[in-house]
Amino acid sequence: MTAVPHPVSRLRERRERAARAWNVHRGVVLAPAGLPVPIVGTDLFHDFHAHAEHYYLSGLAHPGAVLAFDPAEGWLLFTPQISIEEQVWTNASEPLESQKERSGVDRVYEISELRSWLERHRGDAVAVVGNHDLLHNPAGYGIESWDALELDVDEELSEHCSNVLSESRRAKDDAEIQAMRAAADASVAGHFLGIRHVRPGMTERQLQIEIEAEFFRNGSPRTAYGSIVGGGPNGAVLHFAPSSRHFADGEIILVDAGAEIDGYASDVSRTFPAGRSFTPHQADMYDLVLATQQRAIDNARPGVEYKDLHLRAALDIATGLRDLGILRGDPEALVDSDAHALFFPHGLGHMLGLATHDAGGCLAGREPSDRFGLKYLRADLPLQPGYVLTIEPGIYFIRALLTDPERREKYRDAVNWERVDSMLDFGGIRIEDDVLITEDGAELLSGALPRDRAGIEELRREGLES
Ligand SMILES: [Mn+2]
Repeated sequence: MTAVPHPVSRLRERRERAARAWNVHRGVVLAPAGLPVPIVGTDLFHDFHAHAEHYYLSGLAHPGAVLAFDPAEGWLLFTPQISIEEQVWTNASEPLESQKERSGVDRVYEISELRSWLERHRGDAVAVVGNHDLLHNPAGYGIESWDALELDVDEELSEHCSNVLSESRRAKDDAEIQAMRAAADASVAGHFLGIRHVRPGMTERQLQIEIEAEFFRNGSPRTAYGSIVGGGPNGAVLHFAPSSRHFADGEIILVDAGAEIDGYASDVSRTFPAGRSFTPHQADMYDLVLATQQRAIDNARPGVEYKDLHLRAALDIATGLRDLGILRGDPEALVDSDAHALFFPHGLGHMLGLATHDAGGCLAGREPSDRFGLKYLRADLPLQPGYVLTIEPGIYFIRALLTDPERREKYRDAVNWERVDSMLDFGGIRIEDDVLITEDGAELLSGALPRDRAGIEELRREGLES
């Protein structure tokens, strides 16, 4: 993560809101930043991602730092400063004074002070939000032994604090929305370039490189998740990692890729022809996914249950596939039996923010259903202004599902299996945009990227002729 544009006033508001929601009278809440994760068997580390809770509340992302709250003392930050020896190899740490200024936390100390501060809190309830690596690897935070501190972590209080913080992070503030707009803009630029740039004969990997390079040129230090680029049948693998396979004229390509800016993710998918235009068959399927997505966008507004948007999308897909002669029977009955999930096996979308699948997707007390058609629904809550979610229906011909004898038996009458067998190499179509819920509707953050078939084909034509 790069320099934080978040104004100190916003960070203070977030901390005040969190402290109010935690409602801790006697005790401490610790929000560690996390530690670099070693790559086993090497002297290297995975790319560092600060714990969302720490970053959200402090605006800082230094590995091995701990943000602490004590109702009597307020907020404190303990943060490492690397030694002269380490500075030979690694950039110097951000000075304490600068961290104080950027976070608005008045008391900023070297991490070595954490141990004695914690010792003074013996007997208090201690809550940890985010990852618990502080307890498993205290040495990474300058503490020789957690047991020697004689502190009891209150798991119930930790869970309470984590949950209410996740809830208060659902609605994004203006600084977060600004970062998410920038991330969506960078994603749009990358997809624009990708859709224009692709040629039959190019590989998935080559297309991935071009798209990601454009993200990076637009201010994104890294992608929000591993880019998905699948040509032809590979498009039916929901999280397909780009391979050296060459695109062929006549097939469709599914790209699901997102830039990240200041820790905030975007998540955008488009499906487009490798050649100049969609075949009539692909076009029918594309228009069905697009109409399903458009209805969900039109219906997204405060108060609406996200699960209802998902079920409506499932019904639209079942109806469309029935009209196209792939499913058989009454669409509502098809959805009740999860027959649509043979072709649309994931949820309509998810919360988006400091992670691609951001926290707080399920309202307290709600559990994901284990129904085939609902178990991957990652958001189940009423929409509120400030929420950012994806809306990403799709239709896929997934060989593993569609050749499974058990499913073929269960859905013997619901599916035109002869048609399906002729389409096992079709691949998949997903159209995904990032949606900000407003006071009275929804705004597409990634709306500058064409979604309709004519707009996609125009980009293809321009690209091939340039
Ligand atoms: Mn997504």
